[in-house]
Amino acid sequence: LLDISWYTESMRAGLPVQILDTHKLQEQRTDDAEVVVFCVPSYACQRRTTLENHNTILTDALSLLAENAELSDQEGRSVAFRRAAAVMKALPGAVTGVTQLRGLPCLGEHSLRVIKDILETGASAEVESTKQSERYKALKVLTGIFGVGPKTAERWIREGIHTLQQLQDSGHTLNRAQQAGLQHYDDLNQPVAKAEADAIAEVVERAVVSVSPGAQVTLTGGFRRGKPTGHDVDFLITHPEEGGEDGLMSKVVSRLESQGFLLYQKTTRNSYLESKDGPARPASNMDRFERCFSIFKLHEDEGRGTGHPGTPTGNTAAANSGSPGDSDSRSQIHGGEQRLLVSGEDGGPEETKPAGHRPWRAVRVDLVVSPISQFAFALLGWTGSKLFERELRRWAGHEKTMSLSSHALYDNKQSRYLRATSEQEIFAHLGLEFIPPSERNA
Ligand code: DCT
Ligand code: MG
Repeated sequence: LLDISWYTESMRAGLPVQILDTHKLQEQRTDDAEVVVFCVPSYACQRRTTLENHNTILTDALSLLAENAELSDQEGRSVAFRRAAAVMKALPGAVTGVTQLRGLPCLGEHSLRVIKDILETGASAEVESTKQSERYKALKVLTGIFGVGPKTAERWIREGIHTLQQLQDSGHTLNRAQQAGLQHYDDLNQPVAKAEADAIAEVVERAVVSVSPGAQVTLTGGFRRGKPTGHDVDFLITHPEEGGEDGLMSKVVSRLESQGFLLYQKTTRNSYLESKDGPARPASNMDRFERCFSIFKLHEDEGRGTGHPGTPTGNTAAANSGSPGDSDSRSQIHGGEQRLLVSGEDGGPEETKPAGHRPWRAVRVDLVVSPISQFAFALLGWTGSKLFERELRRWAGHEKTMSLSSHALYDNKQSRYLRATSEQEIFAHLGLEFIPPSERNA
């Protein structure tokens, strides 16, 4: 294996660079002195993938095809494109020719064709036509509604519904989540900034500690991996004493609700029981913690955009009746949501702010509660990326005969659970080098 700088230097100098899979390394390394070798293992959980991506044009294209396949209920195809994109993300330099890709893992015929088209002509006709297609555009718009998945979107599209306006004119009855999703459509399709996540973290922490002083809150998801923005904010809550987390979620949610911070929430109970469920159910592992899907009302005072999350006005203001809940009646929607013609928010104009200004925004927030005994698994499982998690589970199953979920790791050969109190221990159980969160951006 050669130093990464050699690889990049060689690319710049136009030398032939081959990137080889570990398994093919030895046979191909022998002769050509000019060939620089960089090794890319085939499971994403064996690789370090930072946010620095030298091949965004290629990865954007492959990700779009992956997304289109996912929205079209073609999971296998979607995963194939995601794996290909992840390999390109892990490369230490920009690829300039297909010969550089020889020996790389996870690049199927289809992905290679897309890459080749882009390298040779600057664009992929398939990607461009997908992007322009009415179907893809409609799927994006409709699944952009919180509470609407690909299946529902597909059904609507078959009825000729392609836009939000057409959906509203259709007279379809929407469930509570979808109504909230439509109402806050523009906000929820705006990326959430790290400063906003931090501000929400302060509010959530205060609420959690006020109902259970010893409880701990951890920011997970993309923000834990160092992403500057996200589509939501994910939190994992636990208590240092086993069982101390019992009943915590409903108290936290009640607290946040009474303070007016929740525009919508739906809580599902913890349905995981080791003795009952056994280890062999990884497919459903995301759903089994006590979990709250919410739409959070992030007030400007709460640090939005100021870089000072949690200014003294934060919770204090809430306690003094300046809470987001109270301000509802004063500051109504003038921005994006109003264009969607959704009623339900009474609409008096904000007197002290210029027209069009609304001093809060809606943000998707997920809360998950884990018992301390499962915390390391929950933390690993909720940090992502989605592909990294999928690959960890695939590695566990295919390479180690183990079953990994966000609750536990089970060794099928030894017929026993492998306990862990840190992510490091889980990687060790799996026989993998520890990859820190910032390098799990596959
Ligand atoms: N997760 C997973 N499998 C899924 C869904 C989620 O393993 N099918 C895990 C990995 C990430 C974590 O849960 C949170 O999910 P998201 O919020 O969807 O991912 P994210 O990486 O935080 O993305 P974003 O930054 O857009 O919120
Ligand atoms: Mg997230």
